[in-house]
Amino acid sequence: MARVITFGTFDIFHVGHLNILQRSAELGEHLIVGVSTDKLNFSKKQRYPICSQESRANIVAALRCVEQVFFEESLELKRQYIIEHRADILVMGDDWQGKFDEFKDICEVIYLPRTPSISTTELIEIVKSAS
Ligand code: C2G
Repeated sequence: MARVITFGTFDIFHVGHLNILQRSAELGEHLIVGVSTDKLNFSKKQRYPICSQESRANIVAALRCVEQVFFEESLELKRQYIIEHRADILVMGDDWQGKFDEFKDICEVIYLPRTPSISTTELIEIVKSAS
């Protein structure tokens, strides 16, 4: 029974997020998702997400393909999260291509193609320019 883990912010949840979670779930039997905290996002992107970490985690947890959700507090803890959650496969979108190859010693690492033409950043821009 393969356990799959993936990570993300999932801010302003959109179909690109849904696609990667559904495709990740199909690679195993148990999908675990690390939702990055507001604090981690601020440190990565110098802005807080539009939706709070609780809202983002609740949306992801409500999906039929997701078994378990936890908060990703730090990028440096990825190895620990993979081990703690006994993940056999780590999945990320191919915008992260090669970035997580260092974990190939403890799990399979798979990069899936991103859904074209949609992103949180683009959605924010569209809404901004419409107002
Ligand atoms: N994604 C996708 N297609 C899109 C947009 C996003 O497949 N059009 C994927 C990303 O590749 C990622 C996941 O959806 O695997 C979540 O994307 P983000 O919320 O943008 O996550 P990110 O901020 O990249 O956080 O530790 C890693 C980070 O937590 C990843």
